[in-house]
Amino acid sequence: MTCLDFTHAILRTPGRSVVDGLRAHDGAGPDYDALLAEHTAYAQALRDLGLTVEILDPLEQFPDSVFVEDPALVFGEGAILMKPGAASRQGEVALIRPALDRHFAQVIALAEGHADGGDIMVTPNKVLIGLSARTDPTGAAALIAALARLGYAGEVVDPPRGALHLKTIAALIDEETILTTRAGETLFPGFRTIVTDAAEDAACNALRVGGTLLLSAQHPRIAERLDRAGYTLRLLDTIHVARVDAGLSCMSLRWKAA
Ligand code: CIR
Repeated sequence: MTCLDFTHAILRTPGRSVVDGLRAHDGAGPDYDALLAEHTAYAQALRDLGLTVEILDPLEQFPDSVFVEDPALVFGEGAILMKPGAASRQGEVALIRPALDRHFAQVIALAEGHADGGDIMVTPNKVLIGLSARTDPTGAAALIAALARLGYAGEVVDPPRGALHLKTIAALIDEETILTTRAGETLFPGFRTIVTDAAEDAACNALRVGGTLLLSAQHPRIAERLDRAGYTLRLLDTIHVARVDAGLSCMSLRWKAA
C-alpha cells in the first residue's frame, strides 16, 4: 500500500503565536503548552511507526506554520511548493523551501492560482484536489500540471463549501476506504466510505501511516466502529489543534523515500 507507507516526515514546532492562528469560530482558542504537548505526542507516534522525523524551528511570524501540510506537497519523486489561499500563510512557502531542497532533487513551484496541501488527498491511482476557500480552479489546474511532472494524475473534486479543507472532512484510511462526514458521502465514487456521526465530524481529519490509523482521541464512537472493523488505531489528543481548525494530517509532510 505505497500511498499510505511513509519513511520520512517533516514537522515544525508550533510557535507561541499559534494561539493567534486562523480559525473560523469564536470559541476558545488553544492553550500553547497543551497544543505543544499534542504536537510532541504526534511526532512520537510517527517515530514509533518507524518514520524519520525532522522537526523544523518555530516561525513566530507565521502563527499557522506548524501546519506544514499546507505550504507543500511531497512524494518520493519530488516536492511541490503550494500557493496557500490565506494571505497570512503565503510567506510560509519560502521558509519551508530549504527543508525541501535538502530532501528532494526536484522541487516544483506551483505556477499560479491558490492551493493548500490540506485540500490534497493522495489515493492509490489519483491525487484528489478539493476546491475550497483556499484552493481555486486555477491553482488546481496548475497543480495537475505539476503533478504530471512527477508522474501523478490529479483530479478535481468539489466538496460542499463550509469545511476548511478536503482533508478536514475526509481521510483515506485504507486503499479502498475513505472516512468522511455526511458532506463527503457522495464525493468519492469508486471508494467505500465510512461516514461519521455529525458530532464526530472532526475525527475525519485522520492519518493512515503504514498499518496504523492515527485518529483523534476525542471521538470514541467512531474509534469503536473502526476498531471493530479491524483497523489498528493510535489515538492522539487533538483538543487544542482543533481550536485552530486543524487535525492530524495538517501537522506533517510525509513521504516514502525512493
Ligand atoms: C488555517 O486556517 O490555515 C489553520 N488554522 C489550520 C490549517 C489546517 N491544515 C490542514 O487542514 N491541512
